This record gives sequence, structure tokens and C-alpha cells, in this order.
Amino acid sequence: EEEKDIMFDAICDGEKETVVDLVTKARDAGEDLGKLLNDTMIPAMAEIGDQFSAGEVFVPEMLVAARAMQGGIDIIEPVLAETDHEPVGRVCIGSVKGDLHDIGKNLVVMMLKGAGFEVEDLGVDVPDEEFAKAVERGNQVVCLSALLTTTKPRMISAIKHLRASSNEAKIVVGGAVITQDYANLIGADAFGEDAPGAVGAVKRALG
Ligand code: B1M
Repeated sequence: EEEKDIMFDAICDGEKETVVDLVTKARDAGEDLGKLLNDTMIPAMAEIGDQFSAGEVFVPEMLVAARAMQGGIDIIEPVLAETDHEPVGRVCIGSVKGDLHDIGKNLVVMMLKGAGFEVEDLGVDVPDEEFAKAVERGNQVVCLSALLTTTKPRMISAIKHLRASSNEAKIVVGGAVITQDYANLIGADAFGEDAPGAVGAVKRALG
């Protein structure tokens, strides 16, 4: 319990070294890293978001919290993404143009890799045409992530762009501001609620 509180506070306070240290210890002790991520680390990011909404913290605090979180994710990723099988499909992913949030996207990458997909991470602030290019390189599914009300409509133009290049790529959307209704509205093939949900969505999209 105490360890959990220390981790939660370390993320909220943006203490990357402490987070890295705690995750490393948990890994070496053979603890369930998925549980640590879901039960403590992700809720800490939600807490910092609530504090931001309440005007108690500002962008710099969100940024250091995100860096601390990512420091932990970097250690968890190779453990959770371990897989022995052949790639089950090729997927590219990016946060849409104008959107710099990447923690959720990085978690989706991790889960997809763990499920046996080969994942090309296009990063953040990805222009529409980059998704289309990734499809030309052989990716079967395009995953679009958006966290902001202002970048949500960017998915519409990204999808238009993809459909216009007349390819067979499947499109999966997700992120805090996206819903199943919105996904239907903009003509995406599937919607993922969270990182595990994204894996299901990619599988559904591939049929
Ligand atoms: Co920003 N930010 N931010 N931010 N930030 C939010 C999103 C916000 C909700 C905070 C708030 O007001 N409470 C708010 C958006 C409000 C809105 O538009 N509805 C907000 C804002 C306003 C902003 C700025 C505009 C602030 C400013 O400058 N005034 C600015 C915009 C920058 C930009 O993108 N152009 C900004 C900047 C930043 C930082 C750079 C400081 C930093 C990001 C650093 C980084 O990512 N490297 C940051 C952070 C950290 C947050 C919060 C606190 C945390 C986001 C996060 O990592 N969550 C966030 C508040 C919150 O979420 N409660 C907030 C944890 C992560 C695991 O969850 O990303 O939702 P999430 O991902 C989930 C699901 O959404 C889903 O799976 C993930 C795992 O479960 N998912 C997918 C995500 N992508 C998916 C794709 C899929 C399927 C599922 O398929 C393809």
C-alpha cells in the first residue's frame, strides 16, 4: 500500500528518478507490472489532469508528470511487449496533427506489440499525409489517437486523406475525447476505449 502511494505521488510530483527506481524494483521483484500501471500509474495521470482542470497545477506540472510516467513506461514496455510468435499484422499509429499527447498512444503501442503486432510508431503531431504514406509502406491498420477537443476533428481529415488514396487500410480511432458514436460518424472501422480495447479494435477492423 505504502509503495503504491509513493508511486502515485512520485508521478503527480514529476519525480522521474523515483518512478524509474520503483518500477525497476517492482520488475526485479517479479511484480505484476500491468497491475502497477493500471491501478497506480494511470490513475496518477488522471489525478494531475483533475488538478489541472481545477486550476491547481499548470502545464509545466503536467509535463513533468508525463515525463516521470514515461520513464516508468519505458521500463515496463519491453516486459509487457515480450512475445514469441510471428507478427499477426502490421499496424501504424500516431497522435493526429496538432496533438502532442503521447502517453496513451505509447500504451496502445505496448499492448499491440504484446498481442503480437508489428507496430510503426509515427509519433505525435502527425500530418494526414504521413498516415497515408505509412499505408503505402505496408501497414494494414492505421491507429489515430486524439486527446483534445480541438484535435478530434483532425481525424476526419486524416480519414478523408486515407480513403482518398484508395487503399484497403483499416482505421482505428481512440483517445479520451473519442467515443463509439464519433467513430461511427467519421467512418472509422473500429474504436478502442483504452489500450487493451485498442487491441480488440485492431482485430475487429482486420476482421
Ligand atoms: Co494535456 N490535456 N494539454 N498535456 N493533458 C488533457 C488531455 C486535458 C483533459 C487536461 C484537462 O483539462 N483536464 C485537456 C484536454 C481538454 C479537452 O480538450 N477536452 C488538456 C489540455 C487542455 C492541454 C493543453 C491545451 C494545455 C495548454 O497548453 N493550455 C496542451 C495541448 C498540447 C497539444 O497537444 N497541442 C496540453 C499539453 C499537455 C502536456 C504536453 C503538458 C502533457 C502531455 C505530455 C505527453 O503526453 N507526452 C499533458 C498531459 C500529461 C495531460 C493529462 C494530464 C494526461 C494525459 C495522459 O497521459 N493520460 C490529460 C488529463 C487526463 O487525461 N486526465 C491532459 C494518461 C493516458 C494513459 O490516458 O491519454 O487518455 P489517455 O490514453 C488512454 C485512452 O484515451 C486510450 O488508451 C489509453 C490507455 O488507456 N487511447 C486510445 C489513447 N489513444 C488511443 C488510440 C486508440 C485506442 C485507445 O486507438 C487508435
